[in-house]
Amino acid sequence: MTYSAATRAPVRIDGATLRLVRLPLVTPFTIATGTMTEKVFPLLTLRADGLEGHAEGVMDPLPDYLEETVTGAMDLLARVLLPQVLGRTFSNPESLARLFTPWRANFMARATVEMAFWDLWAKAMDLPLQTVLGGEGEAIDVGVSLGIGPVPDTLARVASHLEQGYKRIKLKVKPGHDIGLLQAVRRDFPDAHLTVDANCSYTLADSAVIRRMDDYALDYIEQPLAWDDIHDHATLQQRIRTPLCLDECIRTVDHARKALQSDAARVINIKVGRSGGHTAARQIHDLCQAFQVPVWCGGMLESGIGRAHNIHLSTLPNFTRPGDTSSASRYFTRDIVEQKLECVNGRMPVPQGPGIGVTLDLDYLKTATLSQQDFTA
Ligand code: OSB
Ligand code: MG
Repeated sequence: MTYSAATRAPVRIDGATLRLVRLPLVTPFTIATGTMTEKVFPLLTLRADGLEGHAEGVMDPLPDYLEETVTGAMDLLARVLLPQVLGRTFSNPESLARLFTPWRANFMARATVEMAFWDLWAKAMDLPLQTVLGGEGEAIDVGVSLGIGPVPDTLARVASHLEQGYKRIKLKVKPGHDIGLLQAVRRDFPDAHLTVDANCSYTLADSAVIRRMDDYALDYIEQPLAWDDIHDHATLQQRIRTPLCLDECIRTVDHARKALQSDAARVINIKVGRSGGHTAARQIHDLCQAFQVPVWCGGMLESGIGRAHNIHLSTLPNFTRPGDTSSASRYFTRDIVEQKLECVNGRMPVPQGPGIGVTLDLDYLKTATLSQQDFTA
């Protein structure tokens, strides 16, 4: 229990705004499944009694990370999920999330509503989101995720991010762009905390090449195999020494349970926006803690809204590995929030104030908005 019963507030959702927002990326970001040059996302604002809660959806335009798409989520949000919550009163975020149990999957769309409500609910209690989630601390440890590119460029980027104090370097890999890269990076940076993320681009038939990664003292190998295949990851873990970390495979608490029980994951990347929201993210966190499996907070190139949610969640006690919530300026020349979310020496400060602690830069947001729908109850 992290808040007293007296401070719990029933909150009636009396309005919402759903925007589709587009932000150009500073540099293209390439992973095994493709290259992103811009970030297009649903931005949701829920209103109650003059207060506003915000969240963004982490789905991509194409179903290349998981099955959800921006267009599908915009439709589901506008036609199904928002009508379910508008005009209704909730005593806590769990009761709101429960309304969505009839629906199959679509955890990113659900998370958008659930997370906006957490922000609103925390603000109704005048408490920081981290406090109502059960976290504490003024800053979190973070690393960076470096996209696929020519090896010499990657070496220069590893050097510059280590100099900036980032606590671990995650290298995106894919078949044919793996062992050579690791040889070069490990030779130049013998002591760095290094990890790789394959975004599902290998199969069990590649076990031999994945086993060669054991030679490079990686903290873990993130999601080498299929997005929906916990079982094959368990088989792979038996064949290699390096711990496996699951990302795409973990969309529910049950996925986490099955991965932990079968030794398919010795580390878990929690993405709140991928897992249906903070309620489920916290349950996954607690379950991992019971299994003595460390977690860290992943990212989806979020704007300041999603980034702030990630930072607050990362203050929970079992987030013992550095997360991916690096400086917003690595991705965007200008953010849609007024506060600058920038790391200092590999630590990201927790935005202060009620809720997520960041406020929309409405002038810039207007120029970045592709569409807007307003709802009242
Ligand atoms: O797999 O973690 C991933 C970005 C887009 C899609 C998937 C992933 C990523 C990242 C970047 O690794 C994390 C970030 O800096 O937000
Ligand atoms: Mg990943």
